[in-house]
Amino acid sequence: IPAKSEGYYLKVSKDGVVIAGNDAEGTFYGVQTYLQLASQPEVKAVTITDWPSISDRGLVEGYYGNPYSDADRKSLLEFFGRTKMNVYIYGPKDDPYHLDRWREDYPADEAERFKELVAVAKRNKVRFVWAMHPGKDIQWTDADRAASVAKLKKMYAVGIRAFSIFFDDINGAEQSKGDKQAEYLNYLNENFVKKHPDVAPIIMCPTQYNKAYTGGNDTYLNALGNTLDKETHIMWTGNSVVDMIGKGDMEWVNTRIKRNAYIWLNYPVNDFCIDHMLMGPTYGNDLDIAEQLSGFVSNPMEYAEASKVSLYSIADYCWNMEAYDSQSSWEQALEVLMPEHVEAFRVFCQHNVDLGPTGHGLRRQGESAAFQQAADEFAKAMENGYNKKAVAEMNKQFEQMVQAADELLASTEEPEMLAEIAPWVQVMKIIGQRGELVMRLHPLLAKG
Ligand code: 14T
Repeated sequence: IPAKSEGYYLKVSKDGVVIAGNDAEGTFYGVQTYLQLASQPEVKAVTITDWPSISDRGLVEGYYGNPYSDADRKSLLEFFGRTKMNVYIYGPKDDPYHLDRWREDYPADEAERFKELVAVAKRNKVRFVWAMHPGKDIQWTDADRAASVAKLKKMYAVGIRAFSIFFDDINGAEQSKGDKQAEYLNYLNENFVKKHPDVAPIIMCPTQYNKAYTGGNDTYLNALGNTLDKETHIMWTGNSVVDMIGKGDMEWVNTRIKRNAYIWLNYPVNDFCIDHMLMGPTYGNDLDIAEQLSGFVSNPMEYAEASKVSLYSIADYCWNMEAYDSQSSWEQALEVLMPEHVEAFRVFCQHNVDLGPTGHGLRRQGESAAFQQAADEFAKAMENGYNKKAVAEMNKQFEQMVQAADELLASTEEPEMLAEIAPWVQVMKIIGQRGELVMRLHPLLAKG
């Protein structure tokens, strides 16, 4: 049994199955791996010793737009059990009791809902973290300190045992001061967290949560680094708001905040490019940074099921970082998420990869790659006029789009996923049909 937190030993042989965790989480994950093996037509004999690369792995529901439904959240929590993710940070920008009305308590029935979410999280070995976003209007007064502790206590009462405090995307000069934020968080740590032995360390999101936001001035980050209690985690999105994470970037921030940053990855979030779905492979984060971070959470799309394509790979990356392969992980995700329609789903995902140009700059390689290649060949073949074979080849691409769309739209499998992607599937069908029509016009054009 590996002497590692959440580690396990699993042996499957003709004599039987042994699952032995280093702790309760490890045993649970050993069972999850066994269930994966047992779902195969032929169960392989294996001996596995396994543990995670990173201790905190999961998502932050931190985007602007429609918050998830509780059904979405439960589905994600169960998915996390199977994929060995263990953190769910609840911080939807459009939940008023998270942000605008942070001082106020949830109405009783809404508070009740958290009990259920916490229970589902617990069954799946996920820490459900409730986040508060006081930064827009907090005053550094005793009254607001008291209001903060009172709100956290209310959330404790419905079962929350882990908390986040966000200071992102705020304007107030006073509210944005690093030393003031640190003093406030230390107060919460002293007067709330440490008073409850079962409450986890605070995870804070800073105002300058990426390198670009520091504007080359380290005052803010140094204030956090020097003043904030060492056990409090500090989130970080990288060199910019939307960025993949490199080794040099981790070194840069860690020396300033004097601890390992807790990564908030702004992918596959699409609140800034809402007409795009991000369904491609999750690549670009360095594979040798496990020792330099204290956690890794993804900010997803407001589409819970569609986000699982990327979350599956983020789980993979977080569990076994050095061995992570974005392409094969993506292929596995497609099979796990849409087993009856893998090919059609792959066609759809291949056409929904890139973000397009946005203020944040991130682009993704491989958008409609097979189509692009076919189109290049088509253009070349048609340089000297009509080419029947080239038109037929090109037409196959459009047919594939229409057929994949029809198959997905008719599917009764995974209705939640289908409901989310349907508008984009419809668009793929229309584009495919238009292409087919244009291909039919080519021979007529050639005839004059
Ligand atoms: F807290 C942060 F780490 C963070 O990323 N905050 C927000 C986040 O809620 C949002 O989903 C994400 C992607 O749009 O970016 C941050 O929000 C922004 C960032 C901007 F640069 C909102 C407006 C901006 F101009």
